[in-house]
Amino acid sequence: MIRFFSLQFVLAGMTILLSSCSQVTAQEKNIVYPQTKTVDQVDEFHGTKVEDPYRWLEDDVRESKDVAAWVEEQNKLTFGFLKSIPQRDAIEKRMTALWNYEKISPPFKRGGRYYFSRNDGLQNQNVLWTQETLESEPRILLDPNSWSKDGTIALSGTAFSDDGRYVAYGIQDAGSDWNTWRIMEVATGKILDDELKWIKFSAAEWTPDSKGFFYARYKEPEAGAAFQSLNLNMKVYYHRVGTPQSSDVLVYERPDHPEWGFQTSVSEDGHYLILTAWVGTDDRYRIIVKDLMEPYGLPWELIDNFDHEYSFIDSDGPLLYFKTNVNAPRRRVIAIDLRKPQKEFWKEVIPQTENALESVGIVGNMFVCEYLKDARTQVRLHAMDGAFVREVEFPGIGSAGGFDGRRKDTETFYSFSSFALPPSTYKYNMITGESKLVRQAEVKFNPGDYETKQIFYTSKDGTRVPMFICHKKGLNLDGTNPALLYGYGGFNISITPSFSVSRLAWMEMGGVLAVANLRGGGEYGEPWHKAGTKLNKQNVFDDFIAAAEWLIAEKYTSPKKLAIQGGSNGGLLVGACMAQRPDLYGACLPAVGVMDMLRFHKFTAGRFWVDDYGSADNNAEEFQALLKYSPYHNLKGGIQYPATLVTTADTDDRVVPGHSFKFAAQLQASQSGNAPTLIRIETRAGHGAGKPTAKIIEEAADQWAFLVKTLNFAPSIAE
Ligand code: X99
Repeated sequence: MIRFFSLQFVLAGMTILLSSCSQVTAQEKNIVYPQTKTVDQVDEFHGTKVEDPYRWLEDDVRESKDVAAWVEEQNKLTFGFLKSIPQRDAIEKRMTALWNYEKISPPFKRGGRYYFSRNDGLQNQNVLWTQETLESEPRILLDPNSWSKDGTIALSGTAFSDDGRYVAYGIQDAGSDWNTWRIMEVATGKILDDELKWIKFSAAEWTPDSKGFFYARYKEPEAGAAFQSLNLNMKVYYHRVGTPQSSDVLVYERPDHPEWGFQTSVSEDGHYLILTAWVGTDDRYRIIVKDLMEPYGLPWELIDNFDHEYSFIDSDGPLLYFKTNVNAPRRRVIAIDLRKPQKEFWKEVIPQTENALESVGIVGNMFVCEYLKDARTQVRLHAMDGAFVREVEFPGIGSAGGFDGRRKDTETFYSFSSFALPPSTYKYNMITGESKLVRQAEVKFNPGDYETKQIFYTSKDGTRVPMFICHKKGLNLDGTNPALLYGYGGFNISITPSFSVSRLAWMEMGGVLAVANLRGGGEYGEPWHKAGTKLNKQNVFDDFIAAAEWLIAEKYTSPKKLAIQGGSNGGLLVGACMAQRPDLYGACLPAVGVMDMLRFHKFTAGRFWVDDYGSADNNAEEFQALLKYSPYHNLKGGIQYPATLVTTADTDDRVVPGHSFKFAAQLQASQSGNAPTLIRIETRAGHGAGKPTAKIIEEAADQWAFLVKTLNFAPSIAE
């Protein structure tokens, strides 16, 4: 907060120079870019001076008339360009037709009832349904489509009380990370007066008496700073149903450590509140335990350092199960006995395997362990004593998810999907191990027309990197195909094969889809993640560039027909790779990216990413590494940059849109070639979560139309 206002102060006192040079002109269709004013802002990092000519574009578009005018002008240019592309509307029409199928999540059981989310095809937001048994008539419980006309208010989370009486639910406005939580009585559909505000990065965890729940929140931000200021001083509260938020009970706070955040969990038996303290995006946690059966018992630190991951799974009496990376870079399951919590008494329940353990739940008194085997899902079941029971069989290359359940359940549901395989829902019998297909999404295309494979290529330093490739059968490897290369490469996040209508539309048009599993992700556990962080971040870009080179060498495509795409940390990836190898691609789609690596930590959740990126302020070596690849700082005049469509949104409070604004302004000023360099700014949308279907389709249609135009191909577009 303080930093934000001091920044405002600096800006107010600074001379804003209107750049005297004439308009930047690109020859293609005589694109005339809006003239973006520059300022003489210079910052010093460890003795090095760095210019930041577009600093003013960091101001919140709601607060600054100048930024609002810039956004309007850029959007006018961009949408004008996109609308003029002849195939634009046919692409949107086809994508809408493909999108229009019934989507139903695997059902899950809470408080004696079943719940599932459903979308009848093109509804902007999924609807939450409930039914008494799997056979009985379902009814609508929460329909976010009735909350706004344009579908921009979304359901961001749900928590059901153990007795089944209440559902607490999060409401997300315009894609912001800020959530307001409310409570509904399930039987009557009555919405209570309770309204909990300024919640982000938190769920609601009911106590077993169903009288209230734990949650974590931040203080109400200063006026005008809600979407930009740093998130500090998270506190844990207990909310009792039927009381105002102002009387919520403060359960835990650490004013001595404003940077700590907290996740709340209540053990399934209701005995313990487990607080997981975190300081960044790395999986390194402290664990604080509160005995809920002991009214006079204080919370105490079971784990008192941030050195390792301890993800709470559940408990058996005083025995707590955690997924951990202690002495196991690919993770394992341990049990800690609260009666003798010292490390020497910890017990290994499920040892580390050759595959990375992603998540663990307990259903039907068995551990359901989801692993990644070369970025594909593998699920193994273990008894409570750790004995291996069996593996769940899946049909081919793909991703499985679901497996929700409680200790006493004898069945669970999961869905399985892949690039050219829409999700199918299976019922899984925990006792017999039988999987039964219960629902298959009906998308109007033939999966048999497509082929998916996984290849391994060699990166710059010899590392073997996996990549999925999917396209229509019968593809000619003659170097002329349009290809889309996607990557993320960070934050221990694994990119697994999944179904996407927009990607299907791309492949229908004859496009090759390539998804590279770059370092920085979690595909092979902690070493793979760490090899793409801080001073090693360049490895991620090297992996992506090597993927592009492989696709070209193997004649899948050629530089002029190759597009690269990534969002968020993947937007950074695209930005860095286009600055480093502008010759290698025909088009770039950096979405909601982190583009200024010297200042990302000063806004909203940016501080948490120092775990992956390091910090220009704290460390001279890290500053040098960041300056070397920061997209905004590495665009240079006199270079022909590939066609670029930067995308962001006005209410992105995860990665503030100023990153994309500054990058686009610098790119337009640097472009010496003819290729269009445009920015598309979505309104009433955020980082991605909660985005209405209509906006998702419009944006994807714009991106594919941009690629058709700039990669210069003439697809046949199905009706
Ligand atoms: C986040 O910034 C999420 C923020 N966040 C935490 C949580 O750091 O929501 C955290 C810790 C513990 C519980 C809950 C939370 N993320 C999520 C990163 C990538 C992510 C992000 O959004 F790790 F997946 N980024 C945007 C990273 C760079 C660009």
